[in-house]
Amino acid sequence: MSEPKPTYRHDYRPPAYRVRHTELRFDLEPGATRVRARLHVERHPERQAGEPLVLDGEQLLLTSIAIDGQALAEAEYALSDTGLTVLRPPERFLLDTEVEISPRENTALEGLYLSNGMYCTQCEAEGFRRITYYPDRPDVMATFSTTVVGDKATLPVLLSNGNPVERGELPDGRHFVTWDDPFPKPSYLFALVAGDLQKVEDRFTTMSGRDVTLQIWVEKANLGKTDHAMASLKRAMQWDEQTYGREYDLDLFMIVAVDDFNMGAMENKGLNIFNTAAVLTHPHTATDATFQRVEGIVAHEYFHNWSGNRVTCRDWFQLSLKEGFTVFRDQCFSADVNSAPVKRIEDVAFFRTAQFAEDAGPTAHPVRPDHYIEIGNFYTLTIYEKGAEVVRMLCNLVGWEAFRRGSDLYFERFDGQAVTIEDFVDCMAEASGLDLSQFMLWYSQAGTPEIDAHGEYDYANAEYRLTLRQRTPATPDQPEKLALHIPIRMGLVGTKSGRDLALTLDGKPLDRDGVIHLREAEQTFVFTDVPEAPVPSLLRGFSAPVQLRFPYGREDLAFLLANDSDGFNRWDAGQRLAMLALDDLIAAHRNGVEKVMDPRVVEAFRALLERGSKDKAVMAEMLTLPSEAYIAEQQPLVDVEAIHAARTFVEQSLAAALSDDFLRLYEENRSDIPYAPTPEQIGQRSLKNVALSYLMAIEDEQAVALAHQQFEADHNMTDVRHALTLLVHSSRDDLADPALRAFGEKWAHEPLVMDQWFAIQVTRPQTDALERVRYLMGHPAFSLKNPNRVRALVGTFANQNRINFHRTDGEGYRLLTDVVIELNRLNPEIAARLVTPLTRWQRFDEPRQELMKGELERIRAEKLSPNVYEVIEKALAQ
Ligand code: B3K
Ligand code: ZN
Repeated sequence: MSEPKPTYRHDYRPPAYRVRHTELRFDLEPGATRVRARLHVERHPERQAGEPLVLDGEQLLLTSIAIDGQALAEAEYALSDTGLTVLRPPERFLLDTEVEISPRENTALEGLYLSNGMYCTQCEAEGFRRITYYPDRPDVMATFSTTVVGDKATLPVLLSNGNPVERGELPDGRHFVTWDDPFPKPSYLFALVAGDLQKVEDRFTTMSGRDVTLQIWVEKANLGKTDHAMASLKRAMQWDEQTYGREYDLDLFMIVAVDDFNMGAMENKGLNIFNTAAVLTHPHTATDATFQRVEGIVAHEYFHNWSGNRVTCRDWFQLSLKEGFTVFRDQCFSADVNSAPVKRIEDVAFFRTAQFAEDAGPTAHPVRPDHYIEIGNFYTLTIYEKGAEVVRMLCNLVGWEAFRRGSDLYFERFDGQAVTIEDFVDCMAEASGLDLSQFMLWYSQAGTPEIDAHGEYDYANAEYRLTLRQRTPATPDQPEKLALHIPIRMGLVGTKSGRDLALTLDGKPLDRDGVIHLREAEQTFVFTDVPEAPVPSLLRGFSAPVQLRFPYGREDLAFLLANDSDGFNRWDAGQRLAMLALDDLIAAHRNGVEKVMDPRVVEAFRALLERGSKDKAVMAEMLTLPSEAYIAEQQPLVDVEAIHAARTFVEQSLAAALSDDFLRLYEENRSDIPYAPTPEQIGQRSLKNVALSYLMAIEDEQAVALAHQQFEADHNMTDVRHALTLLVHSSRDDLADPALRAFGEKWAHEPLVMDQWFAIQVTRPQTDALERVRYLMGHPAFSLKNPNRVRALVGTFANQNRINFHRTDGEGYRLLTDVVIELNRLNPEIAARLVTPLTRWQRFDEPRQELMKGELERIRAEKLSPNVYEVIEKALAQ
């Protein structure tokens, strides 16, 4: 295999030819599906006549090709591994091709493949080229007419984008349906589904009074698990009308659930295809977290109908144009329909752990990358989550009203077009009158900006001087960075009054939101008329995706934890306080010194428990210690054992000191009322389960009995899963083993529940976890061909069981490598994602570095897919 070549953003050129309309006909057969395509092609007005027509195509067997009805001679076109070139096409013509493909052999799950006997497609980003020869790039937009032909007995349901316009019977027990999609779209939004499916149907009336049919298609066994997705869809449709003035445009909106799917879901026009894990729910099988995830993903894909489909990306470097904006939209939706502070806390906790790690590692890239080898590797936390943070900053900078005007302008001006990130930001600049040129650096510079802040209170002059210094560390290809425009929402909390003080900056009151704008490498802000000594509350609501350091004392943090008016920063003060204690304990562990718990942390938690909170979900977050992964992210060099020991010590110390409070909290929040995924119930359950986790940290008889009872009570999956996890992660194998066995037998027929069963076992801190992974890979419910199974068993182990994955004998690394090597052949997209933990080798001690690099070398010696090749090269280039 020759070395894969990068694609550069600066090489962008409009296509030489456009496709006005695309007619497709599929004759479905597992091993030999015939695809006939008729493309209505014309020369791009800005390009010269006589240029060749270049079509993408991979793993296709061409059986015929004609232009305007005339078969082409061999000399008139050229075929390669990556496509087909028509050497001298006319200005305007019909191109007919016929190819043969094999869905049965397709384990990469890109293009047309078979999942559990049903045909389905995944075309984003470059899957359509595995279906037919086509200009497979997002700036070629065409209307589609698709005829699907299949065996009527085994494939009674035949779906594609748009509206069904014709159906009928054919000889040999076959039938067909023709679908018309009137909205021009790029090939990546094409979809086809065929199988033995059942539907659940509902209706939605749009704001202009149009009636839309909503359908969720599933296998028969899953018919009872669609209610929540349907309700979420209707809520999302209404929210987008109310919030963004966006209405649905076709008469039919379909969701299909498939077992084998690389991502969560895909926003194909009118026919969203979902991973079963991202759409199916039932109180007996799904946890609260799954209910919330399903709601968010259903909304996300629906929102793409405007931010992505009606207005799409000019090229894949602009991916965050649709993904960052759509994630921002789904985050706001979830915040509106659930607990807004908790949504923000969860998103930021995840962001600061996983995106910060990505931005500090060998695959760091800007929100708008400059080059890629395999675009499939760029569906990253940076494109999605950092992209969303950048849009959020824009929204906060210009204010909601201007942001909404900018978004209206964007959708109107560019409807039906493929555009760039600049086009989007220009609309925001135009609608607000703000100069956003410095802000654009957020799109081009990779790496997490670090801000060092310090402040001084001047009693004599009643002034508070806040100095901020920003610096963005070097990242691959980007040694030098410029100063960014960073909005910092802040307050000064009076130490006497415990209240936010009025802020006067440069003689003027600071705007109502309390935002200061850091634009220089170093800037000092002088607040005047500050009547009492304050503690600054900085970066409220995580107003910018940065790492902010301030030399807070523990008293300051306990004070903010009790008094900050910003809920997010109250939570963050607790996290910072815990981090200070954890840092000391990590050092103690490393130095072999006895660990002593900081009484100030215990008292802060006690005060928190005594004060209580109206929002139970917020309270649960406040009581949750930073994860091992987050703690690791904050250390210069990761000491896996010390982090685990320190965190466990803090948990046990708090549990021992506050066990009465935790017991009270547990009892107060028990409930027998029927399960519903409402924000109130979810909050109550998380608080109860946090309390149970603390009680189980010391494993006294009473705690063990409570966990066991909660498991046996079998009230809902959230409680059952939590109790089972605590038992399996405890030393009580006498209770855990029978519980695990019972759970595994009960749910053997439910793959998504078996995923939970795998995850619970492989996150066990005991030393047998790795052997369990190897053993469970032979379990009948496991398959390397199903991405959900791989993620639940192998991905969960490598990412969430840090002490066992990083075993000093290197067995964890070896296990992951073995799986990556196999998946490199079967499913390169999943393989390239799964290898991530090994690419972070620079963060660990030298013996581990050597072991990890050794495994990366072992992968490099294989014949690699472009996906894995790109990641491994970056990881080893460090
Ligand atoms: N747009 C899809 C991404 C699929 C890419 C797979 N290589 C899912 C989403 O963001 O909505
Ligand atoms: Zn998306």
